[in-house]
Order: sequence, then C-alpha cells, then structure tokens
Amino acid sequence: EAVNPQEYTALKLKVLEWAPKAAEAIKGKIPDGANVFLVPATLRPETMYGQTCCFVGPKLNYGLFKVDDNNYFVITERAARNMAYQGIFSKEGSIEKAADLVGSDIVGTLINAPLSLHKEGVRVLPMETVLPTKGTGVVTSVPSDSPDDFATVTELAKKADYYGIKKEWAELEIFPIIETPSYGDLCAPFLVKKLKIASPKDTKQLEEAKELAYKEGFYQGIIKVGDFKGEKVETAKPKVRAQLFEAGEAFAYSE
Ligand code: A2H
Repeated sequence: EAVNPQEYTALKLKVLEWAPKAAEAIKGKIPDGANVFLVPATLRPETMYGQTCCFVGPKLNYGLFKVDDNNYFVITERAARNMAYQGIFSKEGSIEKAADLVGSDIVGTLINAPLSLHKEGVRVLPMETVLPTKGTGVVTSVPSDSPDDFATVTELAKKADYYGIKKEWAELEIFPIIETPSYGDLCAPFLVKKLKIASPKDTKQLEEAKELAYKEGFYQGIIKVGDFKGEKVETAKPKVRAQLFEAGEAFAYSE
C-alpha cells in the first residue's frame, strides 16, 4: 500500500442498457428497477465533460455490490472492501455481492456519464492495461486529455472486430475541454502524435506523454466548457468535484 493515500473522485455512471452477457449474469439477482452504476476512480474530475466511453479490463473479475436496497456498484472486490471501510455502503464494514461479472461480459453496456457532452450515453469498452490493484478497476475515458485513453480508443477503432466491439462505440467525437499554451486544446492527441505513439503497448512514451499532459493541463490549462468555463484548471478542479458531489453523481474514495 502507498504511504501517501491517493484521494480519487469516484464517479457514478448509471447503466442504461446492459450488454446481453451482463444482463444474463445479473438476471434475478437484484430487485426490479434497482439502479446499477459503473464507478471509475479518477484524479481529473475537471475533465469529465470529455468522457467518450468507460474502460474495464476484459479479463478482470468484477462484482455487483450492494450500496443500499436500491443501488448497486460494479467494481472490483478489492475496491468494494475499501468502500465498505470508508462508510460508502449502508451496511458499514461488510460487503454484499449480488453477482459476479467478467469484464468482457460488460463490454457494450450503455451508460450515462455525468457531465459528458455525450448526453446520449457512452459505451463500456475493453482496455488491456487496466490494473486490478488500483482504484476500482473501472477507468472512465477522456481521450482529449489522457494519452492512455486516446491510444486505447484509437486502437479499438482500428481493430474493432478483433476486440468484438462496434467501431462507432470507439469513435465518439472528441471535444476540446482544456486549452493549453504548449499543446493546444486536444492535449492527448497532440502528444500521442508528437511522441509517435502507435499503440497502447508503447508504455515508455505513454508514460512521458502522461507526465507532460498532466503538468501542462494542471498548471497552465484553462477550462473551455461547463459552468467554470474560462477558469484555470487549478481553481476549477475542486469546484467541478464539489458540484458532482452535490448532485450525488460522485463521492470521495481513497486508497
Ligand atoms: B485518470 P494514479 Cl483525463 N488501471 O482519469 C489503470 N489506470 C487507472 C486505474 C486502473 N485500475 N484506475 C484509474 N486509472 C487512471 C482521467 C484522466 C486520468 C485524465 C488524464 C490523466 C489521468 C480520465 N481517464 O491519469 O496511478 C485514471 O485516469 C493519469 C495519472 O492513481 C486515473 O485518473 O495516479 C489515474 O489513472 C489514477 O492514476
């Protein structure tokens, strides 16, 4: 475990329509009409306007965990334990798993992504590099500002058949969210091109791109959309986070 705890924003992405295999796996296991959320952990809540999909590790194991009578989260068991101890579930300290799900079963599920400019919903897609040991094992995708996310959606669109997805699920429009002096307003696509990153397997260059994007975005970035349009990322970030908390669309999660 890390010495310095990392405080994430855990975002609630409501399931609108299950992929067939996931629907089968959860059938009869939760009350009719209960809400289910995929819950990614992010360090960049101010970028959530730019969500175009949500990633799960196709080979990872997830559970459907009970929050209260009417609400369930899809996350790793490890994250569920942490949340139980952090008082996020109505029954503090213990977890209740309603169903088991493999990442690949969830792929294709349609979800609502809070703040996303894609109001029609976004899809759950596979990402091979999702770590089971970090966050919730669910990663929301912001390809405008995350080089990892941009490299993955590019790869998915290129080889949609191989990944068993519809090409258009990986090709939602990438809107500019943050203006930066050095890399323009689509920081991640700019850096992926500049560092000649060809696939998500170029881990060394991606590490560098991630570092550059984070520093530039955080210290020099100006938000281009939403209620804090025109403000510096540094000052807008806690405001977007607070707004998501107040709307009941996110909560603090640490590990
Ligand atoms: B971030 P740290 Cl726009 N496996 O959110 C792999 N990556 C994971 C993960 C997991 N299990 N859980 C979370 N993450 C990602 C947004 C974002 C992120 C942007 C830019 C950079 C960025 C949209 N994706 O992260 O190791 C999540 O992606 C760059 C560091 O705890 C989360 O924030 O520092 C970040 O990694 C947490 O990484």
